[in-house]
Amino acid sequence: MSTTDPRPADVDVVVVGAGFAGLYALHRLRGQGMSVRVVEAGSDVGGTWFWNRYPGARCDIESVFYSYSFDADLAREWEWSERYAAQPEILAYLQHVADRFDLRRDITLDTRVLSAHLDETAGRWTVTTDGGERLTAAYVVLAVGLLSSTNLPQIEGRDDFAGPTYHTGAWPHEPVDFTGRRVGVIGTGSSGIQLIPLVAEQAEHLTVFQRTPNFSLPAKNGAPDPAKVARVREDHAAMKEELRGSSYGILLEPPTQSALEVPAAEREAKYRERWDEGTLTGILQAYNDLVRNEESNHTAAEFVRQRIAEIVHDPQVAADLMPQGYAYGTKRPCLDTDYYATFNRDDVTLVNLRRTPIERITARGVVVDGVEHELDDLVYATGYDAMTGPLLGIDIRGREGRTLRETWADGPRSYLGIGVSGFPNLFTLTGPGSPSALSNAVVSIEQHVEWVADLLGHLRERGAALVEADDQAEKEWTEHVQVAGNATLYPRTDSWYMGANVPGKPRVFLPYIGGVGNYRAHCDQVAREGYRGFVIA
Ligand code: N01
Repeated sequence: MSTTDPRPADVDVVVVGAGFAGLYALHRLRGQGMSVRVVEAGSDVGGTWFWNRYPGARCDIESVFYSYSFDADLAREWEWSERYAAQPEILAYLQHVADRFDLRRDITLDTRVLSAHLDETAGRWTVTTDGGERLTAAYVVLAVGLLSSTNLPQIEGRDDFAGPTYHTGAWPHEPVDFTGRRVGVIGTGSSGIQLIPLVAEQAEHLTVFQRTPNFSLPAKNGAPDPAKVARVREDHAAMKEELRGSSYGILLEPPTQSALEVPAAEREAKYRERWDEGTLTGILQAYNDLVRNEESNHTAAEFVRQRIAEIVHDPQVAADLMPQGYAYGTKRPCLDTDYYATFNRDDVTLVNLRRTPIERITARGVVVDGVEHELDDLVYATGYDAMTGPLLGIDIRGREGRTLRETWADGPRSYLGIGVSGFPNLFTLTGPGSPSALSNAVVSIEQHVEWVADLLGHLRERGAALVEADDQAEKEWTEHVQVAGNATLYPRTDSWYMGANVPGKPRVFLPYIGGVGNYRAHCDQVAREGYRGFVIA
């Protein structure tokens, strides 16, 4: 962005990010007559779906549900070609949304927000960008995504590697051809699991460096389910309400039984049915206590381990691929296409870093247990500084110049995952302390955008200028988020939900596990009570 940008620099709202959240925030706030500027680091809209161009990148919530629901015509017009659409199609959808709602004229691309500082006297925020522009706004809406701050581990010798290196979350725009090359992949989370089968098909040899095996279910991708497509078209309003009231933002009958209440054969049959369905939470939602009861969880974990043993021919490789020592689902589960079977290929090697960690990276490859695995290309599928990373990557200063980084030094504090005490008129969409990461993100995004937009409408009606999370309300909500998390098995596992994948990050449960529908009902109640817990002036 140039400093001679003709658009106004003083607006009602600055939105940071033009992914699913930022695009809808712009549309909604503009619709309320507010002047809005959106600043986006990428050279196009799309957020996560702009950056994640690695082979195999696709959503793992069915596309018919992983879509906006705010506009019935949009939902009826758009046709997904696959049950789980691949990244180019999701990006095309977001580009279509930007064009269809004429959003681009208020979006500045290729520009990163560096800072947002509150001017307490003026009651306005000053936002600076790496393009040299200073914007001022009454409100700042942070739509920066949960998983946009890449995590590149500090491995000795990392910068010595002579060949090309890639991170799944910052994949080049030009196609990468691995034909005839020896490729190494570090990381076996959702990104690695999607990427590995496709790289294996192309590369001369693929070496997978696995620290923690993950539970993955077959996606059974294919054409979208015609019945679900029909519901989106013909019964849009009811379907939207159902999604919004559900536990995870997807259509799934809530389980009513404990896994331990039913005979083993019945349980096995249910898991098998869910395995064959190919959905992310199918098995996790087969019984109502799988994320709370270790013994129940063990039955699901064991079921998946047995499937791995069936698919993978070499018993040692199968054993190395089997997750052990943590509960199923407490690291985000994955959906794959031929992931485990990929390890039956002669040209794929699995290196189990649990047995021996990476010693160092050299110019020629990766050394484990004294063996140098020679590589031409190295792919980091090593994830993100999740949820707080993208927010703390901006120099945010609220009252008395206090930074968000200082405020969150011991972990994020937030009221409803939306507002932070000391940072009036600043909103975190799908922020820590909201269901976000434990839900269909699009459903959670729409809820936050609409709730914040309604709040701003409320302020205007009251002639108020300032809204700020009350310190006590924030304290209680932050505690509630931890109590809810601690009632589950999640905190026992090292995962990005716990901040455990980033050295030095405070260990707290980042998302809220109360369920999308319950959380929405709570937020709506807060609104009905005049935005209880927010100080409005
Ligand atoms: O990242 P991850 P991701 N040495 O953090 C390993 C979403 N997503 O990009 O588990 C060796 O899950 C690390 O090992 P460990 C989804 O929400 C969605 O895959 O820490 N290995 C792990 O195996 C997902 O959960 C889709 O022991 C190291 C891997 O790198 C989230 O994004 C697709 C290491 C990182 O896994 C993040 O997924 C893709 C080291 N020093 C992503 N450091 C959809 O399908 C890390 N690892 C929608």
